[in-house]
Amino acid sequence: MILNNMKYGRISHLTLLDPDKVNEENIGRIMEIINNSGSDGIMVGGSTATDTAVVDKTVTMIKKYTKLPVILFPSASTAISPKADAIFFMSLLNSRDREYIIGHQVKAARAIREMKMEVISLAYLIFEPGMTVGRVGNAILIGRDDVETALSYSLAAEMLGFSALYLEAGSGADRPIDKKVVESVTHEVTIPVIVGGGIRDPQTAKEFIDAGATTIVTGTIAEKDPNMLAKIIKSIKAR
Ligand code: 1GP
Repeated sequence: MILNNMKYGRISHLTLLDPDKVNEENIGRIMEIINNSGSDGIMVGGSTATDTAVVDKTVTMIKKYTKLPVILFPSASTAISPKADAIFFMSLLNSRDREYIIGHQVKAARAIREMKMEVISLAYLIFEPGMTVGRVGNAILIGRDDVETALSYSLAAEMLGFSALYLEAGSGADRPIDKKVVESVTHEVTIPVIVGGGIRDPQTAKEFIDAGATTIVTGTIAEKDPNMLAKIIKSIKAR
C-alpha cells in the first residue's frame, strides 16, 4: 500500500508530471530521466489538466515506461483515471471556494469507489507564493513562514481524520516554504507530511527531510535539469 510505504519512509520522493506538459513525443525521454533518478513514484496532475481523456492517456503512457506507482493528484473531479494505482483524494483546506474543499470530491466519490484504487485522503495547504494552483484554487495563502497558521490547519486536518498532509508553495515557486513550518508541523502531527513547490537543490530537500517531512515532491526540475533531480533524490536518501 502506498500510504503504508510513505509511513515507513519507503516513498521519500515523488515526481509530479502535468498531463498538459507531457505527450507522445517527450514522455519516453522524461520517463527515462525519472526511472534513472531514484524517484519512488509519479504524481499525475496540474491546475489546468482537468480533462478525463487527457489524464487517462497520460497515465497509460507513463505505465508503458515504468513500474513505479502512479498516484493521481487531481485538480478537479474529472482529472481521474482507473489506470492509476492510487489517488490523493484531496481537500484544499485553505480555499475560499467550497468546490475545492468538498465539491469536486462529492462529484468524484462514486466513480472513484468503482475504480477500486487506493484512496489516500490528503489535506492540501497552499502557501505563498501559491503560483497557478493558488490562483485556480482561490486559496487564502498561508505565509511561507507562518508557523502558527500552518500548525492550526495541520492539527485540524489530523483531527478531521486526513491520512496525510501536503504543504505546497506552488509549482515553479521561486522558493519553497520555510523549514521552520515543516519542523513545527511534523513535531505536532503523526500523519505523513509531504512538501513541494520550488525545491530545486539537494540541500533544501535534505533540510526538509531532516525537519521531519515524509516525502519531497519535485516537478519542473525533472525536465529542466535531470542531473539535479538525481542529486536531490540522492541527498534525500542519504540518511
Ligand atoms: C507539485 O509543487 C510541486 O505540487 C512541484 O513544484 O514544479 O516547483 O517542483 P515544482
